[in-house]
Amino acid sequence: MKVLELNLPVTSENDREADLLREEMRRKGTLLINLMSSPGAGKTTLLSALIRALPEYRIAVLEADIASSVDAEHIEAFGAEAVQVHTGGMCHMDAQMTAEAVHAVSVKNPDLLFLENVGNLICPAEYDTGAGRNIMLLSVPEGDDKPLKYPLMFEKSDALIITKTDTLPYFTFDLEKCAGRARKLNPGIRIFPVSAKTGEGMEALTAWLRSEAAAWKQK
Ligand SMILES: Nc1nc2c(ncn2[C@@H]2O[C@H](COP(=O)(O)OP(=O)(O)O)[C@@H](O)[C@H]2O)c(=O)[nH]1
Ligand SMILES: [Mg+2]
Repeated sequence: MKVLELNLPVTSENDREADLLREEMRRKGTLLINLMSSPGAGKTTLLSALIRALPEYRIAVLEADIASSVDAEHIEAFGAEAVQVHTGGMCHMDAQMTAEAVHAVSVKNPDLLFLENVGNLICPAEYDTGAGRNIMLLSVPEGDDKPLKYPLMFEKSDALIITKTDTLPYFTFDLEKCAGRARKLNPGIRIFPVSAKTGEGMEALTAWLRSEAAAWKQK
């Protein structure tokens, strides 16, 4: 019987590249964080808030999009270096693309290097970028059923940030139900309900990021 494993070489090559990049980031003491979500969930807004909330860290941002540089311009206006990557139509970043973007950053050994991945809940979850942590955002207006529809991203993420909690009064979104669905897929996932608009929940998130950055440097 013939069995054709057509995806295997590409994926295993990507996994190798991802491990190499993670190792390099480990040596440099840089925690690379892959931020994933659907378009408009609030990645760029949250990043701007984090740059303000973590002034003691050297932070740089990789902005991946199909077109435009609006997010990179937005981040630079907040005082952090941003490298814009155009993915050539690809709906995700892979490890090689991420490594190229990482090597284009001029800040020497940043403490935190965020990758704002291309906005969608499907392909970015399928590729290891070489990041030390994967974080996904789900905004309240998207609905609490998304863990049921897009399980892989919830499985792959170390943390789930539920964004735009200031809009909870206007939507039917059950935080507990959403958290329960995410934990069923990934029992260890950390969950942070946050509003970048009001600042609600930001302290818990920044405290966790500080501890993750410290742990990354120690290992
Ligand atoms: N009400 C509210 N709106 C937000 C919040 N965070 C982001 N937004 C808005 O959501 C829209 C998309 O945000 P953006 O950061 O560009 O999302 P991205 O596509 O994931 O980078 C913008 O109009 C933001 O102003 C929030 O915490 N509360
Ligand atoms: Mg954005």
